[in-house]
Amino acid sequence: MRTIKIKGMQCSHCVKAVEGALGEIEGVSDIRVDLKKGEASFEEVRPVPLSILARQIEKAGYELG
Ligand SMILES: [Cu+2]
Repeated sequence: MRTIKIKGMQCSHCVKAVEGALGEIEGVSDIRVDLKKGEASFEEVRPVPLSILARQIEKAGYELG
């Protein structure tokens, strides 16, 4: 289980957007987004490079924290 900080999420729509963005990454599963903490946790088959996480999060309109 890996946990990353995400800036800019404000509501359940943001949570869905982040879940969708992370879900597009191959080998990522069991995504759980905690709105209050501003965090996302997930399982990964192999370590996903930070640059790919950042790209997906930014594409959805948020930022890695
Ligand atoms: Cu929102």
